[in-house]
Order: sequence, then C-alpha cells, then structure tokens
Amino acid sequence: MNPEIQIYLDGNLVPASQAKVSVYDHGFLYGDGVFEGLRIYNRRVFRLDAHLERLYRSAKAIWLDPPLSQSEMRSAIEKTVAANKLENGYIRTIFSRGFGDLGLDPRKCPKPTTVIIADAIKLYPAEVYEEGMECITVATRRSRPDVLNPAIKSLNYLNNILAKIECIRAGVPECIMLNDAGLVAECSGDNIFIVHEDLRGRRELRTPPVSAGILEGITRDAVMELAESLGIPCVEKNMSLFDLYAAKEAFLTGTAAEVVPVTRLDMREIGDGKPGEITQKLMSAYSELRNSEGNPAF
Ligand code: PXG
Repeated sequence: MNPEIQIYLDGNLVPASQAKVSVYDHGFLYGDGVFEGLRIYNRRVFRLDAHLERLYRSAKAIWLDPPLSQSEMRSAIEKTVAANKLENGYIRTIFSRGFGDLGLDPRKCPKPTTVIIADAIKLYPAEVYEEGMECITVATRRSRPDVLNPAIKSLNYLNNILAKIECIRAGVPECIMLNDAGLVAECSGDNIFIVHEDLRGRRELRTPPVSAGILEGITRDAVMELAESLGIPCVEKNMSLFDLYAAKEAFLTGTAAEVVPVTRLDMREIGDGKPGEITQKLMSAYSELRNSEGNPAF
C-alpha cells in the first residue's frame, strides 16, 4: 500500500492511510458486496463501460442498490485516476452492503459503502509471456451457478482463493477449475481459451460458455472481438480436460494477466510446449487495442 495514494471512499478522496471501513461493514463480516478490477493504460481506463455494466449487474443480482448512478460512478472513477495522476495501473471498485449490525439482515445496513482504489499493479514475470505458463487442474470445483453464480463478481472469493492456494502449493501461478459436471470452467482469476484443430487441420478458438459457470470476462470478450476482426473462428463451447490436453494452443485472459500463453498443464505439454501462433497474434492485437482505445481520464 502506498500511503500517499488518494482513495475514493463514500464520496470523498482521502489518503490511503486514512481510508478505513468499519469492522461492522457487511463486506468484511460476510463478503456481502460486489467489485470490479480495471486497468489504466496511457491515462485511459480500459473498457470502463463494460466494467460498469458488469458491476451494476452484479449489484442488481445481490439486491444491492448502489448509492451512485452508473454515470456518477464513471465520473468518480475518472476523478480518482486523475487525482492520483496514474498513467498506468489498476483500479479496484467496491460496493459493499455497508455498515450494519452483527446479523445477516441487509436491511440493517442503511447505505452501501463505495470504494475506488487506483494503484500500481503487480504483473506476472515477463518469462511467462515469452515462454508460457504452467498450470494445474485443481481439486476445488468452481461454485455451482445455482448456489453462488460465478457471473456475479461478488466479494465472496473464497472458492477462487482455495483454488489459488492449491496452485501456490503446487508451485504454479494459475489453475484450471472444473464445474460441478466436470467440464472446464475457468481459472482462479482468469478465463481460459484453447486452439482446437479438427481432423482436417482446421483450427478454431474455443472458450467455455458463460453457462459453464464462469465470470464473463471483459478481456475474454475483447479477445473474442479481436479474433473476429482477425478472421480467426471462435466458439463458446463446453470442454473436458481431454480437449485441453489435446489442444494445439491454450491461453488465459484477465484484466491483470491480459493474454498469457499456457504451455504446460497437469505435467503435459500443450501443443509443442511453446506459445502458439494464434496466441501470439492475439497477444499483440490485445496490446495494440489496450494502448489505443478509450479517452484519457486526465
Ligand atoms: N474469472 C474470474 C474468476 C476472475 O476473477 C476473470 C475471470 C477475468 O475477467 P476480466 O474481466 O478481468 O477479463 C476474473 C477477473 C487478481 C484478480 O488479483 C483477478 C481478477 C479479479 C480480481 C483480482 O489476480 N480477475
């Protein structure tokens, strides 16, 4: 934490050292709230509208009525980025249920807490982008959509954190999580894509559908859009681990990770064990897109 950073807290910009939320906040007590993670490139907030849409959809899904309208929230995010003169970095936005009592009842929380943090981001090491990442499939299954839908970016990330602990213990940075049916869902904090080749040598991109129980990633969406403009066929399709092991290429996508080649999974090499041609094409198309799109926040 940089104590000099100005944090947006319930309508005010306050220094990080003074940005405090109550221990009675239901975000802390119960993980009751929603959040977003965004990136700033060259003073521009990448896909701000898409992130706002998802944030407000998540809030609606948990019956949380944000104290700011979507356009007020957009201004608050831009104001926070400008106040910190952040050219490149990461933004975390949070709506929690707010201050209440020790019971679950959200009616005891009169006003949701709003937090916007704009700070530096810690990235994966450069080798991962050049040589590819190793992943494992973890035992922790992605939460069932009919119990707690992964499409809701809620403050309740324990399912993902348990998966992350398995990765850490195995000595790899990310993992594949299966859903309740044993189909590929997503990673602990990223989405997954493969390049599938059919028996006649035709290649296409495949990624699990939202119905597999995943977060509808903004980076995933941007990559699908780039694939379309590059003439690379892309389908949303349920996949088994066999499809991943037999893939020609694999990569993961996320706001923090961007596009990362996956070259080893469960001790197997994916394709020839090097970042593939389609993956590299999409990596460079994505870095071009993120540097050019949007308006500067200051
Ligand atoms: N799936 C999950 C479960 C995520 O949390 C993504 C996919 C990718 O979505 P976007 O919209 O970012 O392309 C995410 C988001 C972290 C961290 O510290 C990662 C995310 C969220 C919060 C923190 O690595 N990933």
